[in-house]
Amino acid sequence: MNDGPEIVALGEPLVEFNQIHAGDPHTYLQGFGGDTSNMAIAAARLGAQAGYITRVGDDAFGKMFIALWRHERVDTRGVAIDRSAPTGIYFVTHGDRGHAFSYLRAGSAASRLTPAELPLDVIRNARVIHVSAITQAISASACDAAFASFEAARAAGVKVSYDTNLRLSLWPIARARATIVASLACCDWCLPSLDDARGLFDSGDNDAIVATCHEAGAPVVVLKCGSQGCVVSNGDRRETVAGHDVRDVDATGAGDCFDGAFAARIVAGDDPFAAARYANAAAALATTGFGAVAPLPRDADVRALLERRS
Ligand code: KDG
Repeated sequence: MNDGPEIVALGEPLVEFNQIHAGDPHTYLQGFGGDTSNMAIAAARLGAQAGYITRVGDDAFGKMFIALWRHERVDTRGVAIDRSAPTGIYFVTHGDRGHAFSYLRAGSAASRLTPAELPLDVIRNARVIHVSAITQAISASACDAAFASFEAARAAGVKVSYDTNLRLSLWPIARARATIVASLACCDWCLPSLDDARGLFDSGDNDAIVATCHEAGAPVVVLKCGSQGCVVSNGDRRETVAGHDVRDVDATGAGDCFDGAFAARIVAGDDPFAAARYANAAAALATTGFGAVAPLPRDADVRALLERRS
């Protein structure tokens, strides 16, 4: 009997249009994104039973997402169809300072997530729920839904995974910071990127960032440092994991892949240190192709990369 997904993510899927050549206005590759959707797909590709909680529009993009999740074996019992709001979209452009996002998402179906409509049974039956700060930034009701999901998860003994994904085009820094710090107190592990943490905590020092996240209440902190690897800490022990040498072409969604791989390994029985080493390799592979979803790796690819290091 299938009781539902062991890892469930909550947030907004976005159809992606990714510029193929920096500065070229003519060629965009259509793909799929949305940090939490990417996370769920990453976990599923790596062998976990993953599911998603969201709302999509009753439109072509919403249907494409449902088909994508089914194809990727992401459980859709938590997906609602909104007949009067669209599925969100974003564009990725590439320049000297890395990639930049432009959104068409205000008033989207997912921004109408509410606590009252959360599928609590799906959350309570899971082992991990994953939420990001983008889920909280898209609307007040989605933010309330995120906090309600923490409460339901904690009451049922479900682990809470939290990514501080900071998008300052969605909300002001003061509100982002207050919400993110409050969320760190509700999670079992947090997965900030170094870029986000610099903006949030006014510090570029890894030790200080990790300490701040622990002080805010996160028992396990995994600081994602892009091509430099990651730092993982449980408060007593701290380990730095070096980045992998890969031919990276597009970092979109690499942090989400890290999150999905980390949760997949935790439910498989790894401790946070082993899970972070694996996730670090998975995220490196996610940078070797264009878009957020297409290059998400399989377990054999990750193991082959880890093998090269040992
Ligand atoms: O991490 C990649 C995501 O940022 C991308 O898929 C879009 O979720 C997204 C967002 O809101 O920026």
